[in-house]
Amino acid sequence: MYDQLSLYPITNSKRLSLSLDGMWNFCFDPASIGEKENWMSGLHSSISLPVPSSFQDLFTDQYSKNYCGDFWYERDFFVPEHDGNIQLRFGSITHRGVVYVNGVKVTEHEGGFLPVLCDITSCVRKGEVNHLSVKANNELNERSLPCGAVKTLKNGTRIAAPYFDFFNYAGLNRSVYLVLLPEERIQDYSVNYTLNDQDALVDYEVRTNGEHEVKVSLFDKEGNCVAQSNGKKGQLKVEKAHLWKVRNAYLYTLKIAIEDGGKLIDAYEDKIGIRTVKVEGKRILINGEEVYLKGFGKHEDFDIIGRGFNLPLLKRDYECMKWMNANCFRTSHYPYAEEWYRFADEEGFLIIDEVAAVGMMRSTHNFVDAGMGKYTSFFETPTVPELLKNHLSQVEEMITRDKNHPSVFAFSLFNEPETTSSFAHDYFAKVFEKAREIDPQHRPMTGAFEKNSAPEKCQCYMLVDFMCLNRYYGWYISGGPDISDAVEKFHDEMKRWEAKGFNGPIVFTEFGTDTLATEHKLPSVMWSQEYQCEYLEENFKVFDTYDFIQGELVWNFADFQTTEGIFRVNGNKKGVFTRERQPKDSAFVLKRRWENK
Ligand code: BDP
Repeated sequence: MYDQLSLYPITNSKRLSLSLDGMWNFCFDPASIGEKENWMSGLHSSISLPVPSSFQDLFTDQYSKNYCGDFWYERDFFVPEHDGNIQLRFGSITHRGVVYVNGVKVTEHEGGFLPVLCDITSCVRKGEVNHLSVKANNELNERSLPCGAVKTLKNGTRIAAPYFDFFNYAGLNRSVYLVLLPEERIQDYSVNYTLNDQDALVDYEVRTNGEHEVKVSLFDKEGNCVAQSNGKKGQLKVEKAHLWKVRNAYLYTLKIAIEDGGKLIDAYEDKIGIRTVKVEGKRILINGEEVYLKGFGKHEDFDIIGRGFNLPLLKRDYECMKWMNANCFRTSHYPYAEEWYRFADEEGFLIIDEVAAVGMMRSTHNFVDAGMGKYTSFFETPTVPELLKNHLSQVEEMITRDKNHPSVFAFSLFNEPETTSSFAHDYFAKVFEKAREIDPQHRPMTGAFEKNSAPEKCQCYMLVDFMCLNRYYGWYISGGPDISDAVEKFHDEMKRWEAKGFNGPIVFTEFGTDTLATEHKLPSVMWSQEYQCEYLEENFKVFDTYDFIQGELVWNFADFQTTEGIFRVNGNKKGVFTRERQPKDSAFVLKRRWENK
């Protein structure tokens, strides 16, 4: 069904991937007149804007930064002479987009954090310059993911009202490729692993759009072929397999070919890591070995580029996480650019891959309401069926895209929704069923629960394989001088979960304090660096008391931009690192703890 979604663009003797990154033409379309006025054939007036990048922080004026509505990107691109299939691949169009080539609509896509693929074979002029335009839109509503609303100010200006705590960055945030493929081609592949003593069995399935023979071979790091098989479905036996281990990755190269007699029709290669994942009782097992998760919830967020992809930033973040002795992060609150997963595969990091199902609670202050356990209804409304449809298709796209990454050991299907009604249960039961049906590796499925999802009230915890809790005891609840109360309340909740008999492991996917890098105070006060350190130490004492707690992902790796408001000081400051990726004092506390954990 998805042609190339799991295949990161590569170039070899049969495939050519050309980057279309660079300066594009750009303009806002506040009255949504672009289509009527035929802007897809050429924008009447535009400015130059870089791709990939969010547009918001490139400007110096409020209107552009907070713009909410339609906006257009366009550029010309040359298409070489080519006999086969021609596609465009956008890493993402946030939050939705319509793509036109030479004025003809080629696709439209809902959801801003997964690739948009368009087959443009029939509408491009080969050997000539072609025209590409994208009508994008960054409005939020309750039918799409993430959820939010659009607010119209008295002067008519429309701005985003997110039900979530990160800035509504939008645009062409990821790389764009022109991809030339053979007509008969490899469209998708998946792998699954079984360990058998020292050997490993790699079950694979390749999807092509033709009937010619498929050959699959596996090469070790030294380039030796260690296993081979023919057919679209089969098994590779790897003797004395090198396993992909946490923070000690070993990657094999999987080569797939379509051949006609001895003639090569298409070829694709990718790095794979042999490892198994299992939740057993209170433990998370990778290759049968227990792992305790240490790391962060993150964001794709940086000064000026917003959520735009940036390789040096990726490198710096991994270096910081390695320095901290971390082994895991959650792609809160949406699937990240594909490069994040490829690098985690290489570095042996574990990823909880999260779909953009955030803001499923009708409140622009979710983070406060959620933290305090306030009930806000959500799943009773008439727009829910449409939301569910989007949720299911984004889960499917995410799992299809990311299923072959050894780093991805679990999928998170929500962040902090309302979970206390039977409506919520029915809704999420369908989401989990779908996810389990699609994942060829049968990985654990989970979701991050907020405070209101308490043991006595939550109607969704039974759906997960391990539970992710976001808890702010000592911040939103009983902070500062009240912290000893927070600790008691925390223990009380843990005991209630124990009594409830939740058998799976619990991982803390959020806990943290807003901390200004400029503030020091003895004795500590909330917002000071000292308080962040003390808060973490108090949380650790609780974590270390219960053997079913199997991980701690601090909120957040770095400070990040949010909607403005009285709870945020130029963004969320819960970072262990500043937005510039320099450590706060708490980084040293965590580094020491994780060295021996
Ligand atoms: C949680 C949200 C997260 C927020 C965080 C906070 O999952 O997105 O940024 O709280 O308040 O509710 O910092």
